[in-house]
Amino acid sequence: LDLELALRGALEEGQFVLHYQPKMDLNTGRVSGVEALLRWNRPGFGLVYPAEFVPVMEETGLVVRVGEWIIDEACRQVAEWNAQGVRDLRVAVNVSSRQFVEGDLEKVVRAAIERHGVEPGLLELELTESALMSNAEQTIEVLASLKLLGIRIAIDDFGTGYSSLAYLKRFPIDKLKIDIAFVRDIITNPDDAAIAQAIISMAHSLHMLVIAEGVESRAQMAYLRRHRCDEIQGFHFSRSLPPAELAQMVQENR
Ligand code: G
Ligand code: G
Ligand code: MN
Ligand code: NA
Repeated sequence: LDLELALRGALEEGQFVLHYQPKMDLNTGRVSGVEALLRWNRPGFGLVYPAEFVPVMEETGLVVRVGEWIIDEACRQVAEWNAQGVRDLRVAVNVSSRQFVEGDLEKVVRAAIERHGVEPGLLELELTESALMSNAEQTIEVLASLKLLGIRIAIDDFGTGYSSLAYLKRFPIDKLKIDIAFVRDIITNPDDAAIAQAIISMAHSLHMLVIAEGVESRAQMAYLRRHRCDEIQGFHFSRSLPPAELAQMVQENR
């Protein structure tokens, strides 16, 4: 309950910040974009990570309003980087199930890209399989309205949920993100390797791109490149960074 009260205040007090983890294009070795990751600068506690408070935000519904702030803040940041000469940096934002189902995502996204003058193609939403499958017919409408805005859609943690392949075909999805569970032992576990290869193959057949998350070693990166994965994200390339460090990292990398 204390946590819930503190979280309610956090939004008004401006205690949330976004850090950004770079993604690498495996064809070029360059930064292809970033994922926005929420942190809570809680007075007296330091920087608090989402695992400690996102579940409570989900339970209380706070995640809808905070999620709106995240989309707006990510767009503001893209516009600021652009003005600083760090151009065309695509930013991916996590959308929780509850925000996807209860929030007016199309309206929130449209308002944010218009307010900050962001090119819609620079914004990507990461949605989970559970969010997409909770009401598949409604999902088709929501995704269609988002695609009309020109933004991109990715499925996060792919392979751990319950996606129906029939719906996967009907959803306008741009990218699948292979869950870390299949990446961790991809070099040593033939089952994980087979699943990762199957996801890559299926995605490409359906004209989607593929990114692997949680890549921590050169060997994992090389394996994924050899099997035609498009992008990677993980500590091997970079951890998540505050906005100023991120801008510097991108300028050095490009
Ligand atoms: O940030 P970290 O690196 O600790 O992320 C932990 C988990 O928290 C991830 O599964 C991620 O999806 C989730 N998370 C991080 N940032 C956000 C966010 O902005 N919104 C939502 N809904 N979840 C987030
Ligand atoms: O939304 P998602 O669950 O994909 O959020 C990314 C999460 O993965 C964050 O908690 C982030 O800190 C974490 N992460 C990013 N790179 C790595 C990595 O290389 N290894 C591990 N174990 N976790 C990572
Ligand atoms: Mn994510
Ligand atoms: Na993920």
